[in-house]
Amino acid sequence: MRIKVINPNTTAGMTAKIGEAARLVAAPGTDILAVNPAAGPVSIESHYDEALSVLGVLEEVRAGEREGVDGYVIACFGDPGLLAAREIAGAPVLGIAEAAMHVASLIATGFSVVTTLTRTCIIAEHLVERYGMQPFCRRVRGSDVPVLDLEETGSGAFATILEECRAAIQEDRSSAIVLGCAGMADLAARIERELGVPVIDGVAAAVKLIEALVGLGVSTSKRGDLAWPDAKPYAGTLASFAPSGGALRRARSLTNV
Ligand code: 5HY
Repeated sequence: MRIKVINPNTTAGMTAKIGEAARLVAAPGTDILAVNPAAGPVSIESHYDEALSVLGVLEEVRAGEREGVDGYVIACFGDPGLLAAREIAGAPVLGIAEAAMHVASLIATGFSVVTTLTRTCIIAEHLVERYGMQPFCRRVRGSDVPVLDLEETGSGAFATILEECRAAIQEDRSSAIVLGCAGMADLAARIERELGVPVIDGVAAAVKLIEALVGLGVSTSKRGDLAWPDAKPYAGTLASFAPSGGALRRARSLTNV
């Protein structure tokens, strides 16, 4: 199977790291296509960044439909464009926040999310509500580490994030940590070794859940709100995004599942 892992920001170094984390857990026979849009924010740290990253996500999903991929991962902790992506995809689409929270809820009765800038905590808190994770999520914490510091060795990002995770275990009564940024994908194992509690990286969690959904032969229901968008013209620079009213993809041969 082929899983397209989309980094909604345009920092290629982070896309490469996300691809590595995905391949580390992918089953034999699973190909990981790690991509980022050509246009958009270099990092997503505000509602505005997130809103403007969605077009790039949808562009990559539309291309994936033409390529006939078997699943998609939106590798940004705000899960930008998740429901819109599900509308235009014939294959399952998961966001890393959604995947990480669900996995954490299966292995702990309480988890804390440790994310980047404190101003983005509200985005994660909104997702906690949307995914019904309030009974499990004890707290969303901002480490105030800028996203792109995660790309800089020597930035001190790891030490700061580790201390925030340690505080979460000691103060939030949490017994697991959810990492609140795709750029933290390579830190999970080190933090877990230091703290001795499960540390969930959403990229890995989403890849394994997509494999499970494909293995079950299930995908997004095309009845109701996630049905293909109705055909209509789009004006101006977005004319090429006009929905066709049906599937973009070629008929998938079941042999590559
Ligand atoms: C992410 N931003 O996963 C989010 C994290 C955040 O560029 N990739 C980003 O701060 O919300």
